[in-house]
Amino acid sequence: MTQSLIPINECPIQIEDDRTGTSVETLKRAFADNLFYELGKYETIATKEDFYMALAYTLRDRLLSRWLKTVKTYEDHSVKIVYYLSAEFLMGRHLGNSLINLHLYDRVRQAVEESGLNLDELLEQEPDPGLGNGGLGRLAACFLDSLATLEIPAVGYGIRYEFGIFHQTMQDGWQAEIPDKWLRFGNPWEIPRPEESVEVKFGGHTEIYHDEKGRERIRWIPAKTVIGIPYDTPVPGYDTNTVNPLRLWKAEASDAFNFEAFNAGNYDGAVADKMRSETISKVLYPNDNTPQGKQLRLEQQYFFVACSLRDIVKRHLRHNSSLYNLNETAAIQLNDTHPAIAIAELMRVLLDEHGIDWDSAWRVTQKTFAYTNHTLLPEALEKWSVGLFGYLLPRHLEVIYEINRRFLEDVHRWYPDDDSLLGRLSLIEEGPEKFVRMAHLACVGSHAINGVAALHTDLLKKDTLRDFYKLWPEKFFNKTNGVTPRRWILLSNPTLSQFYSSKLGEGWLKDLDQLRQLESQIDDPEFCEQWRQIKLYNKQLLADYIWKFNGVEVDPHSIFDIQVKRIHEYKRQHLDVLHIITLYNRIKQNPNINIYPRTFIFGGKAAPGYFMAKLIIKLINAVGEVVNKDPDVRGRLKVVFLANFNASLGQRIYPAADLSEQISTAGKEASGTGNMKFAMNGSLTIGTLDGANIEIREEAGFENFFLFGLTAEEVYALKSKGYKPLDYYHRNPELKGVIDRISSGYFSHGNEELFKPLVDSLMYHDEYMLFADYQAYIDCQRQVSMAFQDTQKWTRMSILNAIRMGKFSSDRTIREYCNEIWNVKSIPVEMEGYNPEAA
Ligand code: TH1
Repeated sequence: MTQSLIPINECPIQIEDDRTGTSVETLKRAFADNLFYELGKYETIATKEDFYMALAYTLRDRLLSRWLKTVKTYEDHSVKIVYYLSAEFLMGRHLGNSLINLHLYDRVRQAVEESGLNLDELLEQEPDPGLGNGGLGRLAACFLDSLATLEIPAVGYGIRYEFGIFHQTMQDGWQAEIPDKWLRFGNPWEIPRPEESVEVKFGGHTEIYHDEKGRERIRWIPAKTVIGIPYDTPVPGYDTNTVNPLRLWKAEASDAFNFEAFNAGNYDGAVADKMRSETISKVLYPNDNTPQGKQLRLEQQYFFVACSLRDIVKRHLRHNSSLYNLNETAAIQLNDTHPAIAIAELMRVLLDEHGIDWDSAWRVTQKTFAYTNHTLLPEALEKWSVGLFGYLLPRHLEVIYEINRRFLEDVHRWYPDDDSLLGRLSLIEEGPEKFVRMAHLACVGSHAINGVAALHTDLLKKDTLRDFYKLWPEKFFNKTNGVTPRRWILLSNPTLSQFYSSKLGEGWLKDLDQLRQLESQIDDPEFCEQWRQIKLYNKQLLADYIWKFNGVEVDPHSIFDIQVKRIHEYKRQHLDVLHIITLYNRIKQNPNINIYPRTFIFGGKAAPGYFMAKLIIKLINAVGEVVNKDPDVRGRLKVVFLANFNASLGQRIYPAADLSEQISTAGKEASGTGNMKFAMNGSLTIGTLDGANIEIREEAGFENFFLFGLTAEEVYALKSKGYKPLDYYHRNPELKGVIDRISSGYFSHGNEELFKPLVDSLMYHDEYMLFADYQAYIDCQRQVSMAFQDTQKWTRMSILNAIRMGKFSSDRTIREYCNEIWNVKSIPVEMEGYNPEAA
């Protein structure tokens, strides 16, 4: 390699120079350079983390010219931009994804190997950024991937939590939580932009004043200022030059504020206050599908929303003289109600800071926002006590009251005879304590409201948001979720991906429907045999992982029956356990019974304060401990709980599954997205008619899906007529045997108390109707075992599931949002004289 000086009058950003070229030699040189200049290490003393970091910098450098060009393209054309506001982003590891999206996987592997290292080992060094809880956060990440791949101008906005979702370990079968210090070694993927910091105000009071024209105006006199510092992470599209930003905000104390306190001689008080400000972006709330009415959570929500809107308004005003047309340059999507305070904040900015009249401000606001609802669970709908709200955000509370006053006035005009309607629609829940209903604010302030699967949207219209649907049926849309095939097939399942590409070329990665062309080969024995080999290979890899981390030996020829997702009673991991104990009891009654070998694999985190979910984890481990070592079982049943399920562990798990457990009580799971990842990798689903399962079954074909259980309507009807779980217990001897086995202390070293809360909850309440669905589930599992033994039939079903999942690419979902909700178009980013195909 010869080095040449860059002529002074030339732009230093070039693609094919010593710094960012992509030949194996240049990559090796850059890798070594980064180790020395960024990490300050000689090869001889570098750790694996150092090598990972050096490689990460090498890839980031190769994203930068595209990234800067993308931003410049959006500026030059002043295009309409999608702003995705989300309190959570579960991006997954960046390195593997960058290698794939830049088409550099093979060359980097060679460069790393020629440097005497192993790429897979380096990839494992990257901490998985866990800035989210589960499906909602991961959906945001899949959407950003599709937005960049489809060349849509988009920015993700969220919070740069210093501690993401806790790390889960197992102690004596119980979940233990360890803080997630993901930034410990620094984060090579982010670039801080302190020059774009913004101020956010909290507390204080409002007052009336008269402006220079003598008009009455309102101003907010806040009590406290916090600074938001943006950290940008590149989001590269697959096979495009587009690299969109994910902009996450970190909270810091304002210096001006502290200066006064320092000078007043109150040094420690000032430092304490500084700490309090910085707490805002300290930690992710580890709850999924349950809100916590904590002050800090509301502060987090307002903090990132206020920062993001400042940024959006600033960008708009660079090319526009006023904000009356904000909706022409910005489409702001609210990922659930967590950022819904943005509606009041934009109104405040338009009214108080830009002097815009109410009607115009409201028109712009409604045209700019759209709201996605992700849950029907009544306890999951966010509401904030009016007291807390007024204390933290006094001006916003006034704005919300005024929105509500005008809204209810309209409703009264439209429906003069329906007084109870006003109470049901109000943004304020009345009672001994008043609350602000965030979903209602989101509905009135948006031009579009969507659910995340067909059934979910129907239930929103019929039930949760019924009254809003009656007012504005034209605002409601369904946008069935999707997942990115780049991470969830190409990166997770390279063997299957090579198989696909050898048959079809690489077009399927951007048009997943192309996989359906393989249907013509389904009767080819060679094709089917290769399919089985790929699945077996992936199962062997997972078996090795299980041996390494759990010390349990599992047979890759057994059925890999997997349930991975957050632990929640409505998701019914314990129904899966009832099936395991049923099989175990049958073996204990007759050790020679013919039972096809199964490996039951679980993974998922419980919210640290959710006692019942933690008890379910303990039960799974307790059952595993007994079943795995019972000689009567003869290895036919194995139960494994994999600790710390996250995106990276998901990438190992989905490709290895035979059976995907999607067994939530019908009507409770809004969509689910794990269900899609499993099916795309050739698993069959055993599932209820819930969320996106319904649509997966329609796509795969009814005959290729194991359906069981009550429908949402039947659940509702049974509840209404009075559901008595105890009757099922008494009438079903096998169910009774299972429950009695748990109650007897058989799985808890004779302790009859340990699982009593769980058993009692099932026997006397059974909110999620496990007992009602038990027999149907057991019968359906028998069908599964029979089908698996018919190898040809199973292979056929597996193939059809995988190749018919085109609908569940997030590219399809994002196209629908673009056309029907956001009204945005793609803008290709041109890199002069550069062709990614040729690189
Ligand atoms: C999930 C839903 O439970 C799941 O069914 C859906 O597929 C996913 O969102 C994406 O649409 C939700 N996650 C959360 C997290 C919080 C609050 C509500 C929901 S709903 C914190």
